[in-house]
Amino acid sequence: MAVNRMFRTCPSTGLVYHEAAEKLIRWNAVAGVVALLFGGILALLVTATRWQAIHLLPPDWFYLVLTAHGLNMLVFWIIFFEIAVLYFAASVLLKCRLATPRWAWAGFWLMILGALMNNVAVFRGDSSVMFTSYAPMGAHPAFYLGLILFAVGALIACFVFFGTLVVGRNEKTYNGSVPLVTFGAVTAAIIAVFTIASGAIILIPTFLWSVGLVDHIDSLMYRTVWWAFGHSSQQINVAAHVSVWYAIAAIVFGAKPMSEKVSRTAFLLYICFLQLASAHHLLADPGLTSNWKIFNTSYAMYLAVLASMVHGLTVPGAIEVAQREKGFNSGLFEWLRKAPWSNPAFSSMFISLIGFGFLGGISGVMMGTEQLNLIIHNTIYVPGHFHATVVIGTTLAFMGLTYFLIPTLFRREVMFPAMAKWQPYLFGLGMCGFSLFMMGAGTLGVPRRHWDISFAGNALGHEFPGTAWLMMALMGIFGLAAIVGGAMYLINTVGSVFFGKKIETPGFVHVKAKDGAAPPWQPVAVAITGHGPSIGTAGFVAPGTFLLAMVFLISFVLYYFVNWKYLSTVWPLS
Ligand code: HEM
Ligand SMILES: [Cu+2]
Repeated sequence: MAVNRMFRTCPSTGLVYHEAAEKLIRWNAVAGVVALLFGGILALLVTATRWQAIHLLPPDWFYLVLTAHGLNMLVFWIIFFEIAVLYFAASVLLKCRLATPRWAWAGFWLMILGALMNNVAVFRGDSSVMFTSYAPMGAHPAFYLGLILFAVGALIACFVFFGTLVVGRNEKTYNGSVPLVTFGAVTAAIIAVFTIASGAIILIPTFLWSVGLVDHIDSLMYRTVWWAFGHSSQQINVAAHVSVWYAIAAIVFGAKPMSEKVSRTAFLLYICFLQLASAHHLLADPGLTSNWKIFNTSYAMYLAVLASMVHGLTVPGAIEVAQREKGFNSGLFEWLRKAPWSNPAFSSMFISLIGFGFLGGISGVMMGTEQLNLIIHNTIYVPGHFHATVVIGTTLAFMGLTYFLIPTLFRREVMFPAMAKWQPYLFGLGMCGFSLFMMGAGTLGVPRRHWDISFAGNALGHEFPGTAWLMMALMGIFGLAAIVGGAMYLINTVGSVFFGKKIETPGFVHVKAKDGAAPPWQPVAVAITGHGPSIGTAGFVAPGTFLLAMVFLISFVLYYFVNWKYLSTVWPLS
């Protein structure tokens, strides 16, 4: 059987690219960036409406644009980019040909078709059902069918990824266990299969209902199964962006994981416990018992949170160790001060890590506590939390990886290096302010997904305190800063990839499987695919990171208890 075995070696990193894989990674990444561009334009419209002083869109357009923003960002941008990451982690990091490129293309085109179909349905105007599309709200059949086709495409991509792992093993392109970054990608892909199955279980009947073949969808059942899909898909994102953190730490610093076993076990915890945490989306729902809610959102969820905290400790820990080995040894934080803060791959990754942990993580645990949940349920606190996780955490990490991929994968120079240097700060810090002010306004009771907090013309009005209005305005200002940061990323990425200066590198050559691998690897390739010690070295070798972790813990505990105190004032009993 003729199989495509054209490989090239990147001269500056030593990474080995299979021709078919390279093309697929490029196309998936570009499709993701196009969705981000579209979703970003919609973000501007949504933000300018919720900033009450501007109050841009009328209600029908607000809900339409909000639906399209959520889907293009959280589904189309993120998943296209994740497929690119999966192919990279399997084919490039294992020096291995991609299994069945034809199937991979079929998956890609199905995803494109699904994304277009879903967007057409939304912009027809009869599918403004929000990202969650809760039944009995109904959308046009093309809305559900688009999502189903997209999911089938993504499922095919997952199987191509697993197939590639098998090819690598059979053709002995790597020795021993897969590198940690690939292991993280395996975690993401396993969770993805569970996620897509849950999505099928709920969206197929809902599609049949939309065309009139099923006459009733139970709303509680819908929400329960939908969140098995909706929450798990966020765990794919976490597993993927944590893998990207490890990859960037290896690329920029040559950092090796402090302990392979600990990091791998933490990934396993995601697989075992994250899906259960889906219940935190149902804490205010009638019809589910408190026992079930509490079991899922406390015991089970905390094991998943533990895993993220392990990664949050070991990634900077590994960087600290690598920096100290280079001689940045004085005091607790020289390693961090002397980090390459003007390298956008690093600054993106580090802001992503801190923002995800402090803003996304702490607020997530607070919201996920059954009793505390009622303070912020359905308020704008919720989008404040998840913009900290999926935007500062996932999106910013992916942006950081892009700056590495432009020269090595796309073989182009970054067009505007100075812009690249500032972009992560504007986007990341803008998003931190945006999320924080949303959380502030939410704590004061401002509802999420609401067109008008003045309640003008309503029979039953409500007056929010002046601070809430102020917070919404600050949210708008920081949101705009983040949008400018996002635009800088898009201009630079699109500019570099399509019009940037070409980097001349040796082309693809035919390599037979049994010839073994291509030329020797350069330091980057060695670091990103190398293994750390299986158990961490004795004693705590990263004291700076340890101190950071303590600051995190104290903030966590204080914030948690402040909210219990706050809960006691919400509902005075005397
Ligand atoms: C500069 C970037 C962004 C800004 C300024 C922004 C702004 C907003 C605003 C103002 C809302 C409406 C909140 C409400 O009224 O309830 C919203 C909703 C949302 N955003 Fe973003 N966003 C940005 C980027 C992103 C990204 C990158 C993602 C995903 C990766 C994302 C996912 C969502 C989702 C899922 C919703 C909820 C939609 C729904 O309620 O159905 N956003 N965003
Ligand atoms: Cu969740």
